[in-house]
Amino acid sequence: MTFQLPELSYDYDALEPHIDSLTMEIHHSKHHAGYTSKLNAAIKDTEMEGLSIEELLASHSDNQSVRNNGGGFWNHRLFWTIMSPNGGGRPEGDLANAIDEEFGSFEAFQQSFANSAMTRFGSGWAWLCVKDGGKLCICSTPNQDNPLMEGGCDGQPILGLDVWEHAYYKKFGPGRGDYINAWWNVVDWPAVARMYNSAN
Ligand code: MN3
Repeated sequence: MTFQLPELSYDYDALEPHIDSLTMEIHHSKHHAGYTSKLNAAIKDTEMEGLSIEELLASHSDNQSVRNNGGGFWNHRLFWTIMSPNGGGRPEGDLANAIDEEFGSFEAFQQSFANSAMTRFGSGWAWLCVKDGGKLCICSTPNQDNPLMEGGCDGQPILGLDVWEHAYYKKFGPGRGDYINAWWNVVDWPAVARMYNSAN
């Protein structure tokens, strides 16, 4: 079994003007495709072949190629599904209640999440995770690490923000904060809420 680059459910230009078309095209067709093919090469003809991506990340992240490319494969697969041309706004229902309970308000959550993304030095990700029966937490990981790995931060990720320069530099240059502000406009809160409810 090999891993396949997932197709996007929207066009490369669908997240304009917040995330530009060329960035989306390169990010998906070059970066994510590269992680996928290198992951397949790393597990080919080894005892890891046939394991799920979650099993690989949980048990084989000491293998540097699995860690980097398996992480890249999983992280981007999540990233595309938590964005939508109809995104933005704020969550509703149980997820909204859990955010209010943990962070005080949606605005306070946004500030804390953006701070986690801003203060990640170099390349990495910011995460919103679920743990302990519905409790939310924010954390950040370097490179393509994620919370599913040994040594990642704890919990099941339901929202992830890619803060590698390849995710924003063409449009925003070094302005990571401007990218984060724009990204809130494409977050697919119903998709995040579905993951919250199933992780819970
Ligand atoms: Mn990326």
